[in-house]
Amino acid sequence: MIDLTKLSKAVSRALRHQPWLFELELDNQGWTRVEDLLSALRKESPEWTDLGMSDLRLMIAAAAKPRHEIQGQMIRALYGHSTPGALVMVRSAPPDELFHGTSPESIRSILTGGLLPMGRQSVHMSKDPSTAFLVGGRKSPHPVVLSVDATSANSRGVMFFRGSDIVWLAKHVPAEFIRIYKAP
Ligand code: HQG
Repeated sequence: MIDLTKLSKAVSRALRHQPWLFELELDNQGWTRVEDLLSALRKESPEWTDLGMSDLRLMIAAAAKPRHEIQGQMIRALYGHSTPGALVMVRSAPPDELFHGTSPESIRSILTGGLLPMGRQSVHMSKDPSTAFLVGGRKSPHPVVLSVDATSANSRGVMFFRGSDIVWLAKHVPAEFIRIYKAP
């Protein structure tokens, strides 16, 4: 039985962060050939020597949230990229409000300088506060959830991009559109 979480982490590493370690080339929208990814992964671990397309499909279907997508013979990560080289992204109208979970230590800096991509290509926001809380929980045992007035930001020229059903991206969100979220 394949460990799908382990597989997903390796796929994210290959498609978000270090494609060159897997001898992969991503196109300007992050796509690479499924067959190339599979050949690279088969060499990575003894349990993956027979890895096939169906294992990747199972991995995507079993994930609590969508991280990767397959179209035809191609696969890509939906978000999370830290690879150099700008990805072509299509601007899209965001939900009214978006949420970002972070550590208490980062709040002052974010409320001054806005949300920055830091080590990734984009700022990541969630459609709901509970997801943002979980995301922030990766950074601190006492995460803080921020609310982004996405409609105002969008109308004032901040570009938003849809990562998945849950995740929205931007290059920078100025502080004027951000406040600390208080659950109703
Ligand atoms: C912080 C996971 C100081 C920001 C998650 C965050 C997400 C600032 C950290 C996705 C700042 C970057 C991405 C500023 C931003 N001053 N700190 N001006 N602006 N920051 O991990 O959003 O499960 O790169 O608050 O679910 O935590 O892997 O980004 O704490 O969707 O699929 O800089 O990764 O997805 O941290 O997480 P990260 P993130 P997966």
